[in-house]
Amino acid sequence: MENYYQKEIECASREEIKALQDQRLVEQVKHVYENVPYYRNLMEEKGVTPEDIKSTDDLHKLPFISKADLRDAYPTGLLAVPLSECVEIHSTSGTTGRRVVAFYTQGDIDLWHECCARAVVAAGGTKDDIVQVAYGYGLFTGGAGLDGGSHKVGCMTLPMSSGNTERQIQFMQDLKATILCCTPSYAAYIGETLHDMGLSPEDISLKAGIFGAEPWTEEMRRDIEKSLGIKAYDIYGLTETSGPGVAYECSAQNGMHINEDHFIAEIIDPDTGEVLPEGEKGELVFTSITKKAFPLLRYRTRDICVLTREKCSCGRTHVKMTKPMGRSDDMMIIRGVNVFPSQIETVLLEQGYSPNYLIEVDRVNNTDTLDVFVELSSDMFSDTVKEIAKREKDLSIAMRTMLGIGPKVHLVPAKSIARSEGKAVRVVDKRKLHD
Ligand code: DLL
Repeated sequence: MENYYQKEIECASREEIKALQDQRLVEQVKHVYENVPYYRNLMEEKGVTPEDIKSTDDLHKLPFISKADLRDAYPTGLLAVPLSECVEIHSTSGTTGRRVVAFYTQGDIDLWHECCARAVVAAGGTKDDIVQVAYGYGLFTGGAGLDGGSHKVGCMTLPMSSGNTERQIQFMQDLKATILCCTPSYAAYIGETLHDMGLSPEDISLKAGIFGAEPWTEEMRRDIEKSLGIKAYDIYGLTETSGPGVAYECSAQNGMHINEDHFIAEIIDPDTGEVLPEGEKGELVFTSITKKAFPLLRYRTRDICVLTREKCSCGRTHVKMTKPMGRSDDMMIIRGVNVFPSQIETVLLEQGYSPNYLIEVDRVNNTDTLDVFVELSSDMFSDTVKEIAKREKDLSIAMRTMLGIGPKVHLVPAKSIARSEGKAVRVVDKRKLHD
């Protein structure tokens, strides 16, 4: 039997959902217009006032907001309540320009955790479950979000954070964890370590996993399900919209229900910004209709996917999104960390290197690898092997500071990286991320 965390809203009729969205959107637009001068200016430039927005049918009249706006308004320019009303922040790694800082009131935190609680229950969680949260804690939203969701359901929560894999397995065995929450690549790695330790799924009590924060394929799902002896569920979200729990998978395991009482989803053509009809593939745009501190209207996620309102066997009525099928920008997700090639380029230029470089991303033993090949300039060419090794190490440290993860840097002879005659190919991603 299917369980729900908030059945009334998770299974509400389409009419009820639309009515709720209409009312919440009108209030939210007013709240943002009155409290966020940055967005009010965007509305004024487009000639829209809150009175023009009477229902979700008018959503398309509002201007988009994007990462570039977050950069312009960094750090508090999009805040819609006084800072004294906020109780927490979360953030993505990166340079000041790329870093996203999201603010939460206590009410925002409660609603966010409720969204995550829905995901825990949809994965079969009840108060009798023991949830091992192996997403990173701290500024990243994964740990805090699933931890909060697990608490709401009343599960016993193991706040492990990521890393120290053998200890994860030890706790899993000793405390008989039943649900694992982490990135899919970490889940695969835990499965592999379990095997290497001479253990099998029968030696642990896991029954389900809630995995997200990065792209993963159906093939990976099957591998993880087999190696850990579980059912693996997808979960989606982004810091800008609170974090995980914007959408989550149910027993059907074929797409994620978007929490439509909190977010209105649209699919647009990434080139023209035009709203596309249901069923067409395009860029996902979210309007948050309940968040008070950091309420983004028509936020362009850059994630490419398809929405569907086909009836779902689980009984939930909220629209479903497919797994993201790619991005409309050049952001990569490496070991769960969002990385832009431009961040790597910035470090190289700051450290006096040429902009001739190649980024190679791969997945070895279920762990993402990041290698950066950089050309030596002619004055560095006479350096000794020891000096070159030191340079490589220094560059790797500088990149770790910028990105949050340290690549392996390889200094290569000048002019050895192929020059391009058109758009430079800076990134070679050898991972298979999409089906
Ligand atoms: O990754 C929030 C999260 C934490 C989601 C834990 C799920 C579980 P950010 O670090 O801001 O937030 O990265 C957001 O990650 O725009 C997508 O490109 C990607 N992403 C998130 N979930 C999925 C998923 C968190 N299930 C960016 N499948 C998003 C594919 C995902 N990509």
